[in-house]
Amino acid sequence: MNENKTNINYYPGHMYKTRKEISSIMSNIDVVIEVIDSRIPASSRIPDLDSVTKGNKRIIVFGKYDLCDKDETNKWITKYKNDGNCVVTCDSKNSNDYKKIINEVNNLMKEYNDKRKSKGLLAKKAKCLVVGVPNVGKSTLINKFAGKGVLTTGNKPGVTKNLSTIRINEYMDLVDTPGILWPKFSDQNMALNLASMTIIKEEILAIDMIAVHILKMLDKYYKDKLKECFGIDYYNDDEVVECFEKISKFKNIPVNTEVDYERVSYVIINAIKQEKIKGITFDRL
Ligand SMILES: Nc1nc2c(ncn2[C@@H]2O[C@H](COP(=O)(O)OP(=O)(O)OP(=O)(O)O)[C@@H](O)[C@H]2O)c(=O)[nH]1
Ligand SMILES: [Mg+2]
Repeated sequence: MNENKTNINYYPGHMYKTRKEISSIMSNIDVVIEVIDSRIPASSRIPDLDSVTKGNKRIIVFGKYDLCDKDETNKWITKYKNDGNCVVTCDSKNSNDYKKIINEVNNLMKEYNDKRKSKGLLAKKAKCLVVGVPNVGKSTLINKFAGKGVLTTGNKPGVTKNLSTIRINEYMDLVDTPGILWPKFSDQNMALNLASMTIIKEEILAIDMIAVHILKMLDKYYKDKLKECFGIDYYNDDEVVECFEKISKFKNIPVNTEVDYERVSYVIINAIKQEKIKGITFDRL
């Protein structure tokens, strides 16, 4: 097993470029819509977003809410609300939650627009910037607003390559952006959480490390899912080889001279990626 790739220093040039481009349009932006992954409400926040968005009004969207453990994620929602943030939950796959975001944008624009009205001016069109780490559902969300698939989406990080402005109606424009990360991961656990939710490309970390992280988190918080999806009662580091062997058998993966550890790792990662495992939240308060 590969235990060496522990120093994650992943910051491709296109993310640097995106940050610069976002900074350059911020003076025209009224509201920042920050999309996070509801399964990792801490790890999927961009730590230095304020320095990019320059303190604009913000809505935190708990994306992929259909995939999280609601009991745990709701604790984060309460925390962020208590910290003074405007928070909305969103399942872009099965619901029209985007309408809640329209309401919040209108609320945030109200004071400004009331002033304009008192001067006899029309309401200002809200220009909203949609930002977040890769693969959290930014483009999917914008497509819901647009009522059609105007933007390309996909179940892997780095699908959106450029900033683009989508006209929703006469009251609202949304700017889609490529997912961004930050220059250094100080916290290994956070990087592994991001990789577990396919936010960092799996090639950046060792895939067996990501797989082991997922098994550890399931062992800690969701033992029933460990049994149901992988046929093991528990996971511990001392028995990593035995656990992989059992999973290989449970999943009927062909064995040559020895167990195909890489293939087992992909089976584990894909179980989350393909939504076979739902109702999980890895960040805990
Ligand atoms: N279950 C679920 N899946 C979602 C939701 N929103 C988006 N997805 C899926 O997540 C994947 C990524 O969606 P995108 O909209 O491409 O994500 P993005 O944030 O634009 O990604 P980048 O452009 O790569 O930064 C797609 O497979 C979507 O179908 C959601 O609310 N629930
Ligand atoms: Mg996108």
